[in-house]
Amino acid sequence: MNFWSKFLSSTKPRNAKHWPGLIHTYRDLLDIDNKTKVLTLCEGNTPLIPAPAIADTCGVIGLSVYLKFEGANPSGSFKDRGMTMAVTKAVANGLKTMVCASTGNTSASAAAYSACARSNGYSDVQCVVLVPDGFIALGKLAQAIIYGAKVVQIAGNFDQALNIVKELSQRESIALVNSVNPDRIEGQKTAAFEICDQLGGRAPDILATPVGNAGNISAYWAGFKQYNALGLIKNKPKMYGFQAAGSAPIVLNEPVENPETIATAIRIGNPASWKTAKEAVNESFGLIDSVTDEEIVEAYKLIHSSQGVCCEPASAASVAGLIKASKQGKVERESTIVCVLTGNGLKDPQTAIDVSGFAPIKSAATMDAVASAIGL
Ligand code: AN7
Repeated sequence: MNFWSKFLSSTKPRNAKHWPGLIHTYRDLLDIDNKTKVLTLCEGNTPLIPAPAIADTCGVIGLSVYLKFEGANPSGSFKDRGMTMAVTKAVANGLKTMVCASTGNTSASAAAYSACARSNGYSDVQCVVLVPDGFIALGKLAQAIIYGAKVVQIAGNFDQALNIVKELSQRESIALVNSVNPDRIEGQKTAAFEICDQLGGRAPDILATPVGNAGNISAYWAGFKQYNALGLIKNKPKMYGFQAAGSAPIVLNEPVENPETIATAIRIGNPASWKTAKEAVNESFGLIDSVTDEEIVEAYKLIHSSQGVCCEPASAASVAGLIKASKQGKVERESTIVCVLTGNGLKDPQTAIDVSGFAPIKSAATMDAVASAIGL
């Protein structure tokens, strides 16, 4: 009899089920055979959180807004969906070194799944990440380091880092795990599958998402199209993609040489999946637009203080964009909308403190002093 038995025998059965990760869950819909040994951290199955305060802010009648909270993934972002596939297949093909360029989240995820590979018997798998020096959130840098990656901070931006790793990956035994790797997109499609499953077998009317390197919006659209073709949903959403105004090449229709934004995760001037992102927007009758850093920060504060959900600044671009589009009359009444919150806010506490106007309230350690400090 172990410690827990006495509790278990006296309690009702619970509903919590083991979630085996997204490859095991959606394997028949993904490009992976049954023999490949799956490397998983049980990613996916992230919450779809109702967001009535955001619906109110949009000011459109009858909106149902949900937040797809990708920050609940094991390394804290949606990148884990693509990374479980990419590292699983790279390692199965005998590759030993996982390499990527990153604004932070890809590096954290690649480093995590490389550690996962080592724990599954591939002890010689290593991870190398290139990040723009000084322009990634500290939490993401800390993750890559502590998961055991070799972190190279380059004197340049993401676009330059991506060019370097593309060249580097021509060498033997190196796997490029950026989203130019089709296995990444394949895994990320599952977010679309989950949303349809969570909504009871239908797609939302609008899917709003931040756009950086543009892999994710491409993956979502591929996922919705696949579910639709299989008859699992009858509708398809309009894809609404949002770039930061200082890093908005697709909106401007030309690469941005020196991209800038507070949302460092999407500080990208020449997206790799530019073409497929445009196709997603065009085929779905959606739109691609930019939001200013001020609009991003306003949405970021709203998501936290009015919904209690913790996301990073780049993620807030989806909500900022939805608010902007609704003010321009581009959101129909009675719509069901999903905003993707791509990454966890805990990765970047400095931005939270900086934008909050926080002034510490200090007090002597007595009840009277605390009561007077808070104005009671
Ligand atoms: C939180 O980690 O490109 O349009 O190197 O971290 O698929 O690139 C991150 C991108 C949105 C944009 N939100 O997704 C990287 C990286 C967050 C992100 C995006 C990223 P894509």
